[in-house]
Amino acid sequence: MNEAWYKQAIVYQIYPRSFCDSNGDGTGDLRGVISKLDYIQSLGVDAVWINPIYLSPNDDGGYDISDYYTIQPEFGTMSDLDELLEGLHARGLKLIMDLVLNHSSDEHAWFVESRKSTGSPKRDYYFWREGKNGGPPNNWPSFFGGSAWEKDPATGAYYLHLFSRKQPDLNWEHEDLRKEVRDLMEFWLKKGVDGLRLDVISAISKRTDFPDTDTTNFNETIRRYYANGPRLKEFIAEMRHSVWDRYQVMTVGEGPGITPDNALEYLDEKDGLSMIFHFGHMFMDQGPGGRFDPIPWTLSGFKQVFALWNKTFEHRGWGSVFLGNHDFGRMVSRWGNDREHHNASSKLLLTLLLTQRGTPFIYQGDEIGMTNYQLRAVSESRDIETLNGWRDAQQRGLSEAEFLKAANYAGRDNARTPVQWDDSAFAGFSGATPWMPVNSNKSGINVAQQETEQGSILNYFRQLAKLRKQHPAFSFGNCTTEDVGVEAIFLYRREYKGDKMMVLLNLSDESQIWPLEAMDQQSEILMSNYADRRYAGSDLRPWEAVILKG
Ligand code: TEU
Ligand code: CA
Repeated sequence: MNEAWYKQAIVYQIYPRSFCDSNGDGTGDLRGVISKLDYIQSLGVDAVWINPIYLSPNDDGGYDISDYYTIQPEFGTMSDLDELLEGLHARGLKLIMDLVLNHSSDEHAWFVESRKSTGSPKRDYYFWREGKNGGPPNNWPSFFGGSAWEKDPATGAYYLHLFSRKQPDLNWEHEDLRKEVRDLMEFWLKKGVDGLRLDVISAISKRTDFPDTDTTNFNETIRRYYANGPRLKEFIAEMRHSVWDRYQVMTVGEGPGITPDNALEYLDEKDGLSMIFHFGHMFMDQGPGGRFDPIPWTLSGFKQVFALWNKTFEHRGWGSVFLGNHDFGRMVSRWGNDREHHNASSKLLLTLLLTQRGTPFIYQGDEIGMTNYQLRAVSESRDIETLNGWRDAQQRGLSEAEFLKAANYAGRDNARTPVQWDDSAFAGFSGATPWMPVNSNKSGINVAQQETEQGSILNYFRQLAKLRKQHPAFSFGNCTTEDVGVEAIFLYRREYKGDKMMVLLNLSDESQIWPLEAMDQQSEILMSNYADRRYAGSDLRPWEAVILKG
């Protein structure tokens, strides 16, 4: 097994806009992150993934880049970035930057030039097609609602944008474009960046004959038309051999449309990515109407996703483990019980995150159990996906209250409220009114209070990170799930070079009978989220997590 650093690492995701504001303008920034480096190190994590910090009109939270070589002024300067990188490395921590290469901003110089005329030298850096029957070239829907095509008045042609109309898709078929991408990548790697998170990398090769999609199931459309195109492996291999290998950089590909059947094609030891984010569990509660059409999910379905991906990566390839990020609801609100069992279920989910097989990515604020924010009106949202979703919901005749119910469960604003550092006016995030409201539960959920609390979620996370480091089985061990016939119980075993561990999770509000009579009562309890758990055998309490030897 290749002992690459990223297979043992715990990654902490920072959404800079909401992490910490150093200059009192209400927006988080790089100097705010620098001011928290000791805190980040105290968590016991090994690397930081920071969401895009490049120049951007901010149509989609910075995922619409207008200059790949410049730091977004509201986040700070290039010397701030250099200082952040230095500060992380001085603490033995690594930096993973986020590159958005499937599309640029429509304010990028490339697109400004491309849209000027059909004869522009940059015309084919993007996908331009003539309309059909007075409408767009085909029926592809955008991730953000409406058509994936926008008619441009300058030439009357349509350009492709899988996401917002201010995020035109880059045409990777174009040699010169691919060269420009390699150059910008090298610029950041020369600075000593340790890893790259590659946004929607699965879509850089798509069906460029642009046939109509023959399904209304959006995830199917992504898988068969937007992602996994005929040259995807070739494009990844080209970046790998011409740039990544010269810097030994870790690459994690965000892969909507990547499935257990095709994942290994993109993770070849020689030509592929280091690992991927898959979405097997993250889309399971999305109905045919997508994010704002939530459907119930089942625990057996949830457990099956982990078992299936562990099977996929049993001998080759590598995956990530995440339960939330800047694109989804807060993990304890989505998978746990953020009311009666907030403490226990937050700790249980962190246990799952750090004991499953794959590189764990913990999202800022989940280490203290931050919960979903409840938008009081759609006008409070700062997310294009929610705002467009409301536009579409109105066309379907939904009331604002009905739409808000879905948005407050699944919308991306939930995870973008300011990190709750203490219980002061703006939770210690800023001295000024933050760009997003602070969650009203800041007085009960904040870092300062949990630092000193023995049984806090924060201190439980630190213990868990330490335990994970003590046992390579959690990093390199195989992972076998055991069905004990009780849906609420998630039981899996890790084993590596004779070091055997068992993890027992009760994902329910009810107590469950200890599932293994044969369990040796003497089994050593390594950790539990119930401080009074001394022996194996007695009932599992609601949301109880137990890690045992053996
Ligand atoms: O998300 C891409 C994506 O496929 C979805 O997982 C994500 O949920 C998105 O919100 C669509 O529902 C990446 C980024 O993580 C996201 O923040 C960006 O909005 C998107 O790409 C476009 O760059
Ligand atoms: Ca600021």
